[in-house]
Amino acid sequence: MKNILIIGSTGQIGSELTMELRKRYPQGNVVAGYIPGAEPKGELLESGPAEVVDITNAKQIAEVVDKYHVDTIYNLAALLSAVAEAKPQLAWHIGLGGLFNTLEVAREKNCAVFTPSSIGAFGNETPKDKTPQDTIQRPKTMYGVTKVSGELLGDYYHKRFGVDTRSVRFPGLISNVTLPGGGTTDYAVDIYYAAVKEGRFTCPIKEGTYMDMMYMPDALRACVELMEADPTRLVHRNSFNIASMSFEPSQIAAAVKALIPDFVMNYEVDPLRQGIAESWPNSLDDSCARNEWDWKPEYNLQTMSADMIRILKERYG
Ligand code: AKB
Repeated sequence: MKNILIIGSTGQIGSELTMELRKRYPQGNVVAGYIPGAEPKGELLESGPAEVVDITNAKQIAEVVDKYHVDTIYNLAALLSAVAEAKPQLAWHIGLGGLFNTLEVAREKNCAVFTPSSIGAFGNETPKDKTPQDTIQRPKTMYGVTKVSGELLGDYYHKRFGVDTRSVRFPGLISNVTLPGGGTTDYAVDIYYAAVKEGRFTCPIKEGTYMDMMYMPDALRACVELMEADPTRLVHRNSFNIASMSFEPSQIAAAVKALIPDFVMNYEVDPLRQGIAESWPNSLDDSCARNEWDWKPEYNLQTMSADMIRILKERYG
């Protein structure tokens, strides 16, 4: 039996991961942690326990861990890259202060911890294509700084205190349940909604700017499979490169147009997001994840686009 706490359960990843974990571990408690103002609703609220858990409040985390005998914490509280640039102090407070609180509770109460890192943990000096697992990481954004620091802190708690910390570097995540907010890769979600609702999209990222992306079902599987992986096989922990597709705006536009022939896209580049995107890798080498815990993506740009558009057409069409 597993008892799990998800901090940030109503966000883009949390809202789907909480439901996935409740399906996978029906005997245990999968607690949806949320902050006031971002309450769980509908199935997320009705299918299991929910508690106020503010990641900046270590006592609150500890109380919920005790109440439900939590053995695993998924820490999904963070500001995304563009919003973190607008609010760097808050991004540090939540991203790093929150992670420190989580790791301290995990150390005291013997919990495993999953915390996502990101392609944002790399910077301009990093090799751009097939970025290796272990390479230079000198990001210049606050988001990137918190992600690299979080990777190091996770490894420190594992080595120094034996906390079972694990993490992946997520690419841009594409989903049809909860919208992301304030990320650099958000355009790759927004394009599907705009295509289905309006038949047109204004892209904030320049043609030719490649970034790694992933469909949410693959991302959810990555979280669960890594946390279930045999620890004796793990050479790395914080954090694994994972990848499934790399594309630039005109390629996703072509995939959408193949399914919605009247679709048109124009560009109005957002300098903040463009600058961040250009500092990130074009594509990651995920061979360590493949070798150490058998990571394998299932979706590509075409299969993801077909699924996204089918679901959004059913909802809005
Ligand atoms: C963002 O764009 O900020 C995130 C990420 C790639 O970490 N989606």
